[in-house]
Amino acid sequence: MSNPYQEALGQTLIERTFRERIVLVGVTLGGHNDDETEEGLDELSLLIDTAGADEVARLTQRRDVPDPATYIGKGKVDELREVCLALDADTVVFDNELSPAQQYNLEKQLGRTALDRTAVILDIFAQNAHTLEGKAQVELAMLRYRLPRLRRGAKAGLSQQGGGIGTRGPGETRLEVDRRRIMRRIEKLERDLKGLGRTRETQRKGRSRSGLANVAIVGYTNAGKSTLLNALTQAGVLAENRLFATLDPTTRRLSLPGGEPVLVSDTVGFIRALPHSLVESFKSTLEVASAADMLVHVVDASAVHPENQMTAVREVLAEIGADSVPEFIVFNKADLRDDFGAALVDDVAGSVAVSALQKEGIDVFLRTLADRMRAISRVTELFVPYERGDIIAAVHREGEVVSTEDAGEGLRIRARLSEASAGRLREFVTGQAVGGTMVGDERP
Ligand SMILES: Nc1nc2c(ncn2[C@@H]2O[C@H](COP(=O)(O)OP(=O)(O)OP(=O)(O)O)[C@@H](O)[C@H]2O)c(=O)[nH]1
Ligand SMILES: [Mg+2]
Repeated sequence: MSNPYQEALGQTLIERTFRERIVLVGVTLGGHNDDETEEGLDELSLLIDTAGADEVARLTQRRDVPDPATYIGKGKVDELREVCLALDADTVVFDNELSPAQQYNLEKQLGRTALDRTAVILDIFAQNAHTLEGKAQVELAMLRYRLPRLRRGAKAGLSQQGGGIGTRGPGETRLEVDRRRIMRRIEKLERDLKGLGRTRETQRKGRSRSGLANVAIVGYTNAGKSTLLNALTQAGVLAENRLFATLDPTTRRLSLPGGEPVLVSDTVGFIRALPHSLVESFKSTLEVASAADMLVHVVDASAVHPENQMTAVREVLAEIGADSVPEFIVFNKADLRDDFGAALVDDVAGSVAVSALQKEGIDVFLRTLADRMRAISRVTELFVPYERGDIIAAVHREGEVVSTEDAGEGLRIRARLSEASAGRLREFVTGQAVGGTMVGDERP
């Protein structure tokens, strides 16, 4: 009997005892296309590799809507079981999110562990959490993910003792205990994290007393955020070709050319459809971004679709309330592009291209960052006649209004505006101030 998977089987047999063998499943739902599914599976494959397991096959299906019981159709479940048997796969991982019931039914019908992307991401986080806070955050996320999946006797037939994606993590020994104890544990973790959050708050207050502005480096996982911080400050932060290498924020002081020093923080990476339980649990860590004065958004210029990664990052930023912080786009890994990222930079106003690894483009990056920092600390004063409601609205929409004051036939407005906005509104601009002193043509 010839079977299409035998070759793959022969090649990877040696690793069997060390690395889990995984079959990936991707479903193209109505309104999506097969390319998106393949890209999703490529990323899932990287996630699985990072978690310490191997992809041995992938299966795809097109469906208008998921099957409520098993996500894929019955015939596909049979095919999946055959593939698992032929390849001696331990686990199947869906790129799509499985409901607890679908996960349970699949495991019963396949006779092996069925997981989704969220479980793999949680597993990687569990491996990478090192600090007290990081560990508590990951445990909390895992418990929140597992709680609705708890079932009497559900342990039987799942992964063998220890090892294996989805079985790792600080919460493991508690998997068998009842819901109540898990709920109590969740409450305790939430309390502990609140305490740790307060400590962080105090530290931040201490810093803001120092008067330094905060810059947070954000971006898709593996975009090169830690490498950039290292290139800027010799921070010695772990930078690795792994997803989610950084879980704990590191902050360093950085001197900007011709400007004030700022505090720069490296942050946890984002990914498409970052599990909600993780975003919830990492709120305090992610506050580094929402409380920042400026976001340096690092984009991997060598990615197949950098714009998709930017969109995914902005979605998470919105979820944590950081979407109102000014954003400075930096295309990294420009060394991997023929044009050193010029085409990308042309498309995104105000962006720059760098190679954090080869320390190229860092000068321009620093100068641009200094400019942007000056722009956000600069207050523009405008006089707008009352009949120009459109302009008054534009100032509110495009900038941060500091004060408004009735001035006879119009409104005197002081606002933080980008250079571009100030330029567009220049016929109404009466002066600009950096740190309180107005310059320009003073009005009576
Ligand atoms: N070619 C090239 N590789 C880079 C560059 N910057 C970073 N890398 C590589 O990209 C990989 C990820 O870098 P990190 O700095 O760990 O990325 P990160 O964004 O901090 O990733 P996480 O913390 O995992 O979210 C590492 O293997 C780096 O060596 C660059 O400018 N050019
Ligand atoms: Mg990192």
